[in-house]
Amino acid sequence: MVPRMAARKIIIDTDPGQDDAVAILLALASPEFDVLGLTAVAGNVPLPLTEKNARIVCELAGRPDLPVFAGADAPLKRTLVTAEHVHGKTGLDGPALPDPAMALQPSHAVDFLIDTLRDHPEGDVTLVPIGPLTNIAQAFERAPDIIGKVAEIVLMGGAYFEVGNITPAAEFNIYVDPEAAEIVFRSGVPLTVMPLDVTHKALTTRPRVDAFRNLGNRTGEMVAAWTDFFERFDKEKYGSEGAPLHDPCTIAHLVEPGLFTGRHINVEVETQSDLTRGMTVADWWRVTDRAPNATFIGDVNADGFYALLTDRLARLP
Ligand SMILES: [Ca+2]
Repeated sequence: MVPRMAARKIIIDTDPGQDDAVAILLALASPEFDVLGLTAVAGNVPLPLTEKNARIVCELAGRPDLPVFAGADAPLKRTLVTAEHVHGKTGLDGPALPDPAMALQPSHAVDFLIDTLRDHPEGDVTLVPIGPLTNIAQAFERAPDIIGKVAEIVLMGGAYFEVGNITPAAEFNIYVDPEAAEIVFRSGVPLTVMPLDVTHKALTTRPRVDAFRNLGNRTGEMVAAWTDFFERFDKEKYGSEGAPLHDPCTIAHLVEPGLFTGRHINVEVETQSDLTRGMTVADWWRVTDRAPNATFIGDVNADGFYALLTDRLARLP
């Protein structure tokens, strides 16, 4: 018998958000991962809601044992910008879910990130940030010794050909805390970036949402309902067939990298300009000699992505 490969240890840094919720569910449903914990950050909605939503999602997945930590309640240098216009007042609008019974961990998310990376061998722990990068940047600033220990970072954020979704120039996660993003993009950690360029190709369609709804479990019903909720916003805005499921692209890439294609290029974050704050300036055409620092994903096999998602969500309660 071929021995099973050891599960990959990951920490998901998150601001749920319906698409964050789907990413967390996908990770918890996938035997490829040992999820060490969830670290919540302010983003789509303020921190008291994101940490609560993270716990709601753990309970939905039947994982009240998973440690959830609250982290930064504001960006490094900016006033928090939120996105209730997309996700609703709670961040997880859709069918009502019960308040979580599981407790929030007493320690701070940044301490958890630092301690966990210090406690594990180099290259053992992968970070999956799917919100503003404040917690990760704070951990790197406070404990530079952990930077070299991170196996890799697979994040959702940025945009190049699709430009912006919160301003004409910037994607939400990077816009909210561009200084934090700059720290992460310059950290030297192997970086895979899921920008809007790829997530806008991972659109929900009626048959794809019906497939979630027809799974016959509670998770499938919830994912279908959440998708219906935020779809109305994206359909109006983009005139597209459905809505992008941004954050689950990170987890799907870790499970099945062959679903995605991109380029290893230089990506810099704009922090100075008011007009283009948080823009990810991606050297897609390699017109500079700036050193590559990120694998910037541009395309996805959307049918394969939704097949993976549907197959895995079927394994949850
Ligand atoms: Ca998110």
